[in-house]
Formats: sequence, structure tokens, C-alpha cells
Amino acid sequence: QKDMKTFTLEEVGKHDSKEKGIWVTFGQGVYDITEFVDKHPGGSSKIMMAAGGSIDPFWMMFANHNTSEIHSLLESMRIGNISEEDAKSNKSNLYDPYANEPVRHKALKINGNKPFCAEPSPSLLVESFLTPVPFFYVRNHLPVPEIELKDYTLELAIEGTTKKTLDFKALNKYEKRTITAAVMCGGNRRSEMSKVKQLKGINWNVGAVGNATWTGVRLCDVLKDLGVNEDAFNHVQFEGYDLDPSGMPYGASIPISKAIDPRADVILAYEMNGETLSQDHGFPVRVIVPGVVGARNVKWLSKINISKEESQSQWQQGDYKGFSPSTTWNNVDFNKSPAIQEMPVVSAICDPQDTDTIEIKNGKIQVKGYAWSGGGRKIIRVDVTNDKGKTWHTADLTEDLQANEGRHWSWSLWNVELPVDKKSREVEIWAKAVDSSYNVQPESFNNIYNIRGLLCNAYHKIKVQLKQ
Ligand code: MTE
Ligand code: MO
Repeated sequence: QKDMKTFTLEEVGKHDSKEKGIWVTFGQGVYDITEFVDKHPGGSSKIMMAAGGSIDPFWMMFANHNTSEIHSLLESMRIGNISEEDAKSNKSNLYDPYANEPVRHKALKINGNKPFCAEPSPSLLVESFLTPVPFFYVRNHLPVPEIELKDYTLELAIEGTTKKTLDFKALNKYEKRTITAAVMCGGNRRSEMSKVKQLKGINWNVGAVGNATWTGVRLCDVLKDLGVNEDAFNHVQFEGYDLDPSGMPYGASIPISKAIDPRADVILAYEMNGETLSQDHGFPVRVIVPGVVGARNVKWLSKINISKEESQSQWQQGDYKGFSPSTTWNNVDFNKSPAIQEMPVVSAICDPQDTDTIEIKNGKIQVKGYAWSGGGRKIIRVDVTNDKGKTWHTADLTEDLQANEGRHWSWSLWNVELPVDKKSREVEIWAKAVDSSYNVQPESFNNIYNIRGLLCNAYHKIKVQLKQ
């Protein structure tokens, strides 16, 4: 590296397009990333923000780049150096956008720090029907924005043109509503799918889900007041107050049919489990779209835009989509898959956990978990086996008894006693849930594998040791 060519920042800056070549700096290194841009897992538009400049602040913000694989990938594209002085002046512009993040509970297992991503342990998860806020998983894509209630505004726009701006008080004029709903990340249980083949994404165990009450106002009431002609538009877009280094907010959208349907229970929530929304979960206002993948439940809501188009954000267009198991990063076309909205049926065994050693009581073992399906579909049964499907035992369910037909937004907790052979040292346990459309989980991850590790809903299979 020492004997490589030295470039000035000005020279690097000229290389900011496909035609002129795309160069970036990192530390003192200069890299030609022209060929790599289209293969960037975070989307080409994201990496292009750094074209001709330093990627250091981006990697500070998206600290998941800090792995040896990614560093050596970058080094393979190195073409030279900038001078030591230039590297220093680049560095002095850096500040840590994560310096003021909220304090989190120690029980959360951290899957990523910048942005913060964490989940509770499986056994803690099924201790209560409503997930206590400190134990509710956190999935942030950007630094947490700091918002003062007195300064909070929510912009309401139709096709990009602002029609109204509400402050927190104005929002509270709408009728107060409470729903109980689970929120689940599209990548929940990814760690199991990743055993099939390498994939990209946070290595979630089974805890990227939680169940809570959400209090706020109904989106359909706010939209009605706005006077939206629902036949003229197709999507309702949301933006958050969390911004990337170029000032682009987190964004997502849902179909307008969902947004205006009073029975879809879409809520602009300001309370979670009866308390003011916490900073990590979207203070002061987030949207809860029950039955729909977590990514559309936009936190720190800044803007609602009624549009003919979906959100154009990276998270709607270039992420949170499913693919064939044969799709690779070289041939993937994100335009060909629709954005994930309603989630498929899923279940997980939470207690015991894989590799645990457990006790037999009266010839039986106790098994607990959760099950959930998207679109308001009720969990009608959870089947559990410890002989690879020769015998299925039906679990007892704890569910939201108040939920109406087609509006089963909560998860169901389940427990079952399985008879075991006293002589066996190890048992393998499988669980699968059935929803009210008689959808069932696929048996294995092999044939639902996808490069982003989303929609990980195969049977949950664990092995435990029996105490002799
Ligand atoms: N909203 C904003 N503004 N920014 C985000 O990064 N993450 C989304 C969604 N809403 C996100 C967001 C994703 S991918 C998920 S899974 C859920 O929030 C997580 O919600 P939670 O952190 O409250 O559990
Ligand atoms: Mo997510």
C-alpha cells in the first residue's frame, strides 16, 4: 500500500459517476468501486451517496460494515492513497451520530449496535402475553432521532403536496383507540435459514417479535378528515424523523385499501402497553399496521403521503422482498418481487431452547412457544412432535379472546406436555402452526431460502438433552 499512487481529494472527487468511474476514500485508502456499485447489498443509491468522497461517515452510521470480510472486499478494490494530511482533515469532520442513543435494558441481546438491533431471550419472550416494553425487540436502521413533544409535527400530503400539518395536540383530537397487536421483523428467525446457505442480514434468533397494546388514533379517521379520494390513489407512504447521512428519511408504504379500512385497525400510536411510547419504539408517534411486516410500522412518524406509487425508499424497493432459493446477488432483480406486506404463518419453540438440558416430570417434558400469522388470521392450532412427525400433540393456546373475526393481530402463546421415553438422552422437538386459512408452515428452510433471509417460517426444530 505504501508504494501505491497518491491522489488528492480533488482528483478523487472527480470520480463520482459511472462514466468517470466511481472512487471513494476510507481512512487513507482510495478505492475504485465502479464495478461493485450495482452489487452493493444496501442498494446502489446508498453507496452512490459516497461517490467521489469519503465512506467513513457512512460506515460510522452503518457500522455493520465493520467486519473483516467487508474490509478485505474493500481492500481488493484499492487503487492508491490520499495524503496523510487529507486523511486527517477527513477524520476531523466525523462525529458519532449514535452518541445520544437511549439506555437499553441489559436483558436485550445485541445483534448490532450502530444502528441498534436487539432481541430478548426466547424464554423471557413467552413469560407474558404482553411483552414488557424494555424487553420488546428493537430494530433501528438509523440513529434514533431526538424529538421534543412540543416541536412535533406530522405532515399530511397528497401526491407530495402538503395539505395539513398536525401538531401532537391536533392529532389527539381524533378518537382514542387501543388495539393489541404483535409486531414482527421480516427477518425474524433468520439465524436458522442462514444454516442452509450464506445470506445477508442481522442474525435474529426467534425474538424479533413482540406483542403489545398500542393506543393512538386510527389512520382511517385522519385520512377521512383529509378528504382523500381513495379511488384516485393506491398507496399510503410513511416517513420517519430518522435520517441517513444524505438527509433521506426511513420510509415505507402500505396499500391504500389497508389504510382506509376501519377493520384493518391501522393506528397512529402514541402509547405502548399504556405508557408513552419509548424513544426506541418511535416516540412520539409511530404507525402500527397490524398483521403486516415490521418494516412498514414506521417509527418517529414525520409524514404521511397519499400517492399513486409505493414508497421509493430503499426499504420498500430494494429490501424486504422475497426471492426464489436459486436467486443470487448476481442475478437478483428487486423490481420483480413485490414488497412484503402481510406475513405468513409462523411459530417458534421458546422454552426449552436448542441444546438445553431439561428435566422429565412424570414421564413428560414441558414445551412453550408463540405462534402468529399476518393479515389478522387467527392461529387455530399448534402441532408439536418429538418423534419427527409420527405423533403430533396439539398445544394449548393463550390468545386474545376479544379479537374479532379476521382481526387476530396478537400472537398466541402455546404450551404442551410431550411424553418422552425415559431411556432416551436426547429429543428432537418440532413445532408448526396452522392459521384460520389453513395455511401451514413449510417443513424445512431448504426450499424457502432467500438471499436476504426473510420470511423464515419453516417448522421450528430444536434438540434438547434429557437429565438422567
Ligand atoms: N421506522 C423507522 N422510522 N426507522 C426504522 O429503522 N425499522 C422498521 C420499523 N419501523 C424502522 C422503522 C423495522 S425493519 C421493524 S422490524 C420495526 O420498526 C421494529 O420496531 P421496534 O423497534 O419497535 O420493535
Ligand atoms: Mo425489520
